[in-house]
Amino acid sequence: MARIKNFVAHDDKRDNLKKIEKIKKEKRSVRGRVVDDWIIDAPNAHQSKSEIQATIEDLYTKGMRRGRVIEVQKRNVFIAEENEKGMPETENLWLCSVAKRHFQRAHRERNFVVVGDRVLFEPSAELQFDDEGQPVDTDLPRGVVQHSFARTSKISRKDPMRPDWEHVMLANIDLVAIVASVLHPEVRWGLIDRFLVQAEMEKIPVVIILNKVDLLSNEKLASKEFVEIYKRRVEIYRNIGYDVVELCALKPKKNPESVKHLRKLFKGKLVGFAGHSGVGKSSILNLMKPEFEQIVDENPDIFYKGRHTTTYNSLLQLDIGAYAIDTPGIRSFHISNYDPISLSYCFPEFRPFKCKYRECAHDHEPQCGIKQAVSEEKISPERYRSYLGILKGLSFREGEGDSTDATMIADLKAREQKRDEELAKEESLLNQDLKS
Ligand SMILES: Nc1nc2c(ncn2[C@@H]2O[C@H](COP(=O)(O)OP(=O)(O)OP(=O)(O)O)[C@@H](O)[C@H]2O)c(=O)[nH]1
Ligand SMILES: [Mg+2]
Ligand SMILES: [Zn+2]
Repeated sequence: MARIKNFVAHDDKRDNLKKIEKIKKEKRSVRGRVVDDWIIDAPNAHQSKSEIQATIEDLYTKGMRRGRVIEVQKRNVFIAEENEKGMPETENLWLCSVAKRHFQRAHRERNFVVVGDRVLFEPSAELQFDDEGQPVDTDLPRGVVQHSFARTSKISRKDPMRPDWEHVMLANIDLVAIVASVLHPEVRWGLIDRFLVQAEMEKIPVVIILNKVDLLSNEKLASKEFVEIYKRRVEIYRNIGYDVVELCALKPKKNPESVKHLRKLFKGKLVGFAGHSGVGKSSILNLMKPEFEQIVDENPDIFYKGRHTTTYNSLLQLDIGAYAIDTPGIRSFHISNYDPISLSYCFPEFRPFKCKYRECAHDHEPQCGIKQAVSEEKISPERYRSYLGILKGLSFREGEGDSTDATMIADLKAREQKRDEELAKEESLLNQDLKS
């Protein structure tokens, strides 16, 4: 939900503050991070850890503040100040811009800061402008982001606009909730695998949430064969050791154990939600009682309409002593090129098997332990195909076993094109900024 809208509406603000007061009274166990020993863009990159710590201390005494990025809307960055325990206080918000020098950073990333990032910012009296060049109407204090702390974890993909750039989607998260709906839109196992690879690479724990299980009992939507394939898939992931939670977010009372399990799992963590649009990420988050109710479109066909209900990544406090980042569903997921050794490491069920060649890509090589394991059904052929798809650089829509619904793919392509145009516009604005 757009923060600007939230914070301009004063009644809403009061209500939210009341809610937050209540939350604050409850015991929270969210892990804060107090010791910072490294900042990206440190004034002197060759400093030792203790020197950097001293530099940061010095920045604090000069009025710099520490915060967590909770929403980024084009050039406006919403920051929650961190308390002494390193926990973001989402009621203590600042509206910041990013220091201009960071636009020139050659770090091959789409944005200097993303939601979840921890930053140092400086209070500033400068006005903030929206995309039409109008001053943003807000009563939030304003500042400028000067430094960013190194990330402890991230989930990223190739930037669809510039494939040699990285698009970091989530930063500093303790758990990834990979959300898919069984149907409507149909579950795409290839996309789940791509998120799993990212999480394995970054060593972030995951939970796979399969939502809309109510649709499985609708015979018009789910054939017997479909249900069988679905069940087999769930077994495959459980056998690997992944936590798979089946859920109907619309009727949580029908699966109280799943909701209870998730609440317990989320406690004390910053959870990043990932998944396609319309799968129910916001609906699931609403079961965890966030500080703001997330908007969910009443129309279940929203997916086909070519727009997202959630428009920006947004970091929220939950009532269970946890934080979550709600994200707009992504349209394509193309992960960076991995070499076969790193990629196979990200498939945990491959790890016990040995091949003749250490550099084996498990493709055409002789005496390959992985291919042998597939033929002996010790590794599922579906996951092996997924591995090959990622290795060969296919994006999830092209992956074998994924949905091939033609209207849906046409719709996705149209949306992707629209977004590319938006991005090009944004980029030309940025370039103008650099020139000025
Ligand atoms: N049948 C069924 N529909 C559901 C369930 N959970 C959510 N929905 C519907 O699915 C649609 C999309 O839900 P959202 O929560 O907005 O999905 P989202 O993943 O947040 O979507 P984006 O914000 O666009 O990325 C809404 O119309 C929900 O009412 C469920 O368990 N069963
Ligand atoms: Mg949403
Ligand atoms: Zn091999």
